Amino acid sequence: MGLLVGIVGKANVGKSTFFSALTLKVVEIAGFPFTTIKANRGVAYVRTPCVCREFNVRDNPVNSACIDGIRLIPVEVIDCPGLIRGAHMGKGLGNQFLDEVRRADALIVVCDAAGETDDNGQPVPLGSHDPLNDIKIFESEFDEWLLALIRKDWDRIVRMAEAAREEIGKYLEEKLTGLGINRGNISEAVDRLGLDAYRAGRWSIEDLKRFASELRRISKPLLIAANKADKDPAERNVERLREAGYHVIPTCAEAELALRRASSSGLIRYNPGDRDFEIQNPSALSDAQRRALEVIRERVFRKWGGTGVQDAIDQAFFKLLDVIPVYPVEDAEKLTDHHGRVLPDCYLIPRGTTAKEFAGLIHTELMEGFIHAIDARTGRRLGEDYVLKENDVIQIVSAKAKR
Ligand SMILES: Nc1nc2c(ncn2[C@@H]2O[C@H](COP(=O)(O)OP(=O)(O)OP(=O)(O)O)[C@@H](O)[C@H]2O)c(=O)[nH]1
Ligand SMILES: [Mg+2]
Repeated sequence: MGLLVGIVGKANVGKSTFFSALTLKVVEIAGFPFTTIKANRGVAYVRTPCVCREFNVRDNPVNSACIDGIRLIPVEVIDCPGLIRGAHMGKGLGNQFLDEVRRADALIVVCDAAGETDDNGQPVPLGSHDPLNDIKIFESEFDEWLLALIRKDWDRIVRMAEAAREEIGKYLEEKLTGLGINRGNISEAVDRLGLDAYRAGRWSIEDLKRFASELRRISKPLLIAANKADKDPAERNVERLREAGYHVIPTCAEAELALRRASSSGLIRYNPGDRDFEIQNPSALSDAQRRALEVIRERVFRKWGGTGVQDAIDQAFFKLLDVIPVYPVEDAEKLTDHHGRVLPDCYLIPRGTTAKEFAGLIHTELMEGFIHAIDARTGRRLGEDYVLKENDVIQIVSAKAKR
């Protein structure tokens, strides 16, 4: 639980704009590099169709919200300082960036798909810079940093593992836990590369480099927000990024921020992720505002079908982190908690979670006294090893149920 998504990338590409659009937090945004010096943390919402429609009930959400049949589940995001080439050696804001990103479980790498900022985030003519390059730099800086961390003390760790005839992961794990990397991740990287975990002393420096890179891919899955999609060069760049094999979402953070602000002040009707917006109160709009909204409709909605910002956060959770929404209730027939609230909570849990593990996520005692679970759709009893499915509505029956 408590998964965290990092908004990262080169300096001056729109990360803070993106973050602000997601969280409606006011942060510093400016057209020059290193505007953000300290990371910003905030709460965003992931969207999923709520089960209230299927059950045909009016719900009373507690840990989340439900708007027009869409469940909005709070998640944490962090807006990181910009990263440029040489960061792992301290260039720009250097390791500060890398320190911030440690705890992230997945990354949204924002890039300037308009190609109007250079390697260092300085403005250059539209379309003159290749954003694919920025993604490569980002990955290689991260890998170099991770490699340096792994190599520190490497010889000693290898000696210990080899002397004990143990896998390298057993001794390397401790060093990497702060980065959200566990022994399972290490084994997976070793296996994927066909290395010998018992003979890490024989790994070449090239092996180590590939290992660091593989570990990064496993522990920090990423997608690309091809930002500034309102500008012309974006179309070609989105295509190129996709051809390079990346999971790419064209975004216009600036438009999303403007729409969410306009919506919260009642000027327009717009829910994040919607495919269009509606002007509520035409007379309250200035000419400039009306024109700005027309430009957004033309350049963003007609062209891309939306701003992409909400899609990016949704996909970070549902695709990269592969979580599923599950609704715990205390009464499977009435779909309520003990206050009589209908479908109060929605949890995002890793696919593969069992009924008993789920009980543990809600409350330790619920897990300790676990007797069985009940599927609210069928009324059937489920054992502790039952693997939860998307949109399950589940009652946990426990000897230690806490009220
Ligand atoms: N055209 C256009 N401009 C954008 C978009 N998103 C952000 N910008 C502009 O890009 C510039 C940089 O935005 P920031 O959000 O401060 O960028 P950042 O990546 O956080 O920058 P650093 O914190 O300095 O690394 C600002 O002038 C924004 O208004 C967008 O979708 N389209
Ligand atoms: Mg910023």
